[in-house]
Amino acid sequence: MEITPNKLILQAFGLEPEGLHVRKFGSGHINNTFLLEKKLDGSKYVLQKINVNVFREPWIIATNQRMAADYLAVHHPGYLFITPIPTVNGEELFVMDNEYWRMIPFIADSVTVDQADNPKQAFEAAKQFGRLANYLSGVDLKPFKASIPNFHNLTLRYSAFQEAIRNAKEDRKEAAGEMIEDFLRYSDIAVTYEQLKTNPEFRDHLMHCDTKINNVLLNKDTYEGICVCDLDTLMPGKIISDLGDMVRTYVCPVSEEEKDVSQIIIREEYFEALMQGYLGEIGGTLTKVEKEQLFFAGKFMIYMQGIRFLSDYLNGDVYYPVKYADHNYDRALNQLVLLQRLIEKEATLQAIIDKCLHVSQQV
Ligand code: GN1
Ligand code: MG
Repeated sequence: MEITPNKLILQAFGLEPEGLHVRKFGSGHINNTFLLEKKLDGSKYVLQKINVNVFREPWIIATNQRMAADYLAVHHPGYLFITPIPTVNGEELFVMDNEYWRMIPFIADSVTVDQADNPKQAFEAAKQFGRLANYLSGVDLKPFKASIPNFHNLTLRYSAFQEAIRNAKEDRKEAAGEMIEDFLRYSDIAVTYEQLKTNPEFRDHLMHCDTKINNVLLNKDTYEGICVCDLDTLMPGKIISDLGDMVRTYVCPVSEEEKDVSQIIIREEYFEALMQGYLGEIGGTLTKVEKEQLFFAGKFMIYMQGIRFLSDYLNGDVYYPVKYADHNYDRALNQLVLLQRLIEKEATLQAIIDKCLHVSQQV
């Protein structure tokens, strides 16, 4: 069903539909996003309908963001952190018929890219996520809640994968048989995570948890990073979440949508650029245990995304929107190949990490 913001929604944010151009915006899987442009003066806003099947308690998102914004306003006053434009009643969300809508400002002269096409973009994006984590490193995590419980809990994702295998319809289970075996062979990744997660040196940080490159706004001319966006999953998590999703999505020239797996390669110069960008901001604050897990970060996120896609395929495509029958199968295979390519280069990539860590300790 086509979703469009109706008059009541627009008016809740003080806008009149007659005076606006409205168009669909962005490329996320989860929320519905629109760009609103005032005909009169060209001012722009981003309006989003939050997917309540995924974000069961949208107020958690709003509260987490508000607490982070309050902290940043005190400790890093010049920092650009996107916060919602309140409704005419002063609320961060407009709720109607169990639909949750929010509006955020459109940042002037910004663009997003869906794929890093030079190392500088990877550097700039990683720097923005590193800065966010660094600036928020002193915040008290206790009042923050998970907007999606257990979002990056690989232990539970792995159990969900096993359950999906058990409950799958025969035809899909058979079609995916070989890939299921391949992912099960990498279960040591889930075991390592399980061991790490209770280690006090492997701390919780306030993480963005969706560090794809299109969640960073870049200057439209210089491609320098402006700020991060899409803060729905800002929540306590481990450093491997944010770093790992950057490795997953910046280092390969093609996205998780690519069916031709021969195009899946690891671009070392992008890996280095993102490590430089991220560790340049936050490297100096990490514990020894965290520093030891920087290569693991990529394995962790690629593996988790792979089994999430494969579980969804086995469950009959209930989570990720699909354009054709085997879409989730293809995405999972893409991630499996990416994981294999990454592991093949471990020695080279670890040497890059060591170099970047060394530099980040000196500044
Ligand atoms: C989803 O909506 P989008 O594309 O920003 C997902 C991420 C996955 C990503 C894979 C809430 O993010 O965890 O990494 O798809 N977000 C949620 O493309 O599940
Ligand atoms: Mg997004």
